[in-house]
Formats: sequence, C-alpha cells, structure tokens
Amino acid sequence: KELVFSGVQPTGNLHLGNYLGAIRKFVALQEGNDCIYCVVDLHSLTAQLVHDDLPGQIRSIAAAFIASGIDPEKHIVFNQSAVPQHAELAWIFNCVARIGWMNRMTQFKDKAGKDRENASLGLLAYPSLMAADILVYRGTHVPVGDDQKQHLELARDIAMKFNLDYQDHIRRAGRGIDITVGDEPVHAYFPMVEPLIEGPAPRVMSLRDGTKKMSKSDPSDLSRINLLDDEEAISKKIRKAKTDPDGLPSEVEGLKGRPEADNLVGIYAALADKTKIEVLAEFGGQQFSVFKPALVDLAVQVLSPITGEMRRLMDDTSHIDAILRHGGERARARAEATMKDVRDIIGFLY
Ligand code: AQP
Repeated sequence: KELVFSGVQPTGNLHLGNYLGAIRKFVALQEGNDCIYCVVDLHSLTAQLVHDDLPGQIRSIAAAFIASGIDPEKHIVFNQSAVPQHAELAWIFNCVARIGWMNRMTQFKDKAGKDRENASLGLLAYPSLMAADILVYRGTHVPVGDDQKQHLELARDIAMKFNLDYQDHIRRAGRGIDITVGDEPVHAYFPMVEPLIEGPAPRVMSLRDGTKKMSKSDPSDLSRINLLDDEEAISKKIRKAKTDPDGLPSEVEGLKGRPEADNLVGIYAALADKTKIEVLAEFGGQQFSVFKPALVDLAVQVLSPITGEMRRLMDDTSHIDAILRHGGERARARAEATMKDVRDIIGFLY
C-alpha cells in the first residue's frame, strides 16, 4: 500500500482544473492505497489573510471531496489547522530549506509580482509547509496538477537535506531506513515523494486564453467552469470559450500551436476517460459548432451529480463537520507518531 497525500486550498470556488488535475485522481487512487486528503486552510492565508467565510470555504472543499466519491471512513479527510504537527514540522523545514530555493519558485514569483519586499513571509515559505503536509505522514505519492511539480521537487530536496544532515542522529535514534541516492548510501528518515501528474489534462487552461491556467483567482468567471455551476452556466461558458476558426484535426500533432483547441480536447478526453487520440478519432474534421455541444453534454453528465451532492452536503453542515473532526483525530495520531521521531532525531526534550 502506498501512502497518498494531497490537499486543496479553501480559497474560492473549486473549478474544473482542480477537479481534473487533483480531486478526480484522489478518487481513483483510493483503491489499494492508504489516502490522506486535506483541506489546506493554513495555506489559504498566503492568498488572502482575512476570509469572510473561512468555515464555509473549508466545508465546501470537504463536500467536494465527498461528493466526488472519496470515502472518509476508509481514508482520511480533514483540515490542516486541526493537526498542529504540520506547522511544527514546517518550522523545522524552514530551517532546512534555503532562501534561494524558495526564491526560485515560479508560483512565488507569479503571486508576489514585482513588489517582492511586500509579499508575506508565508507566501515565500509555502513550499516548506507543503513538504511538511506530505512528510508528516511520510507520504510518498502526491496527486497534483502540473503547476505543483516544482513544489514537489523542492519537497524532495528538503527531505534529502534533512536525511543527510541528520544521518547520524537518525541512526542513533534507531529510526529510518537505508536507501541509495545516486550511488551514495543514505540512512533516511523521510521518503522521496513522487508527484502523480499524468493524464490528458494535467494543466487545464482558461476558457478565455489557452495560454493561462484555469484559476480561482482569474477575475473573469467565464474563464473557468466552477464545480457549483449549473447546466446553463456550463453551457454558456463552453459556447463562449475562445477557439480559432479551424475545425478539429484528426491527429494530436494538429493541436500544436492551437492552445484553445488543445485545451478543449484535453478537457473532453479527461472527462470521458479517453486519450486525446481517441477523442480526435471521433471528432477529427468536425467544426467547434459540433464539438462544443458534445462537450457541454459530457461536462454536465459528469459534473451535475457532484454539484447536486455538494449542495446537499453543504445544506447540513453537521455531517461534514463530523467527517472533518473524525479525520482530524486520525490524522493527528499519525502525525504525532512522526513528530515524536523527529523530535528524538533532532534532540528536543519533550
Ligand atoms: N488549471 C489547473 N489544471 C490542473 N490542475 C490544477 N490545479 C489547480 N489549477 C489547476 C490543481 O488543483 C489542486 C488544488 O489547487 P489549490 O487550490 O491548492 O491551489 P492552486 O493551484 O493555487 O489553485 P488555483 O485555482 O489555481 O488558485 P489560484 O487562483 O489561487 O492560483 C492542486 O493539485 C493543483 O495542482
């Protein structure tokens, strides 16, 4: 059994990118693995310090997990702030990671903009907390969208530096395992995390601009399909989605240099659980006036049961709150076992 960990921030309406890039994979990975899925509320303060309705946002992400098919009894669903060990390990990782590593993160550069001196320290340290989220459970497999790849490489660097710096301590504390990195033998405590990014839509792009990622923070609501959109909104957004004047090609190579067409075909393929090759075998040579209505039907067919269930779950908060409470208790017990080891390895008295 692999330990799968991933998280989603409660920072606004979930969209199709979050669903196809992350949540749908969470659901698929449940079979045969031990999964921990987290609403990463501590991270959400880096996007916006004061939220009007943070409890509601947290519940809506948890509701999306459950409505999509995650089983909170077999696996763990909880919110990050309920397990203080995440923040404790993140502090240690802040001391392991180098400022230069953080400065190179493209998400930090994009989100901080030109005025970096005014960005919060939390935004800079975000990847360190993300590494702690995963490694406090000694997680190995992390389903994410393509935008998170660089952060997961950093999580590996942090784990490796901790393992190397504390090699003798890990041995002395009687914790850890022998691994080889390159040709070097290392006595490691933290495992190497593996990003799980593959699939036909690892990065869903904006419906208004095929070169920009679909994102919660895009000011145009027409740029994204929200998980809570009704049939009418989905239909309007796909009909208005930017395209070029040509029809669909028969081969995947024909999508090169056509980001909007490529994006819509990728979305169709992911929703239909097909490859882009299979989608083009069906729609190659057709105009968007034929393809778009088919995409609307498919999107409504896949999303409307999830939307309905999310709304139902959010009507009665006691059920979601009980799931989060129960998940938090189980997550805390596991995280505390790791932190006991880590405190011993470092030499803290507790
Ligand atoms: N466009 C996307 N395509 C594929 N995957 C995506 N993800 C996000 N956008 C896309 C994946 O969704 C998971 C949860 O994301 P998050 O909420 O933790 O953070 P985010 O990447 O910052 O989400 P947004 O919507 O793009 O928010 P803003 O507007 O704040 O930047 C992650 O696995 C992510 O890869």
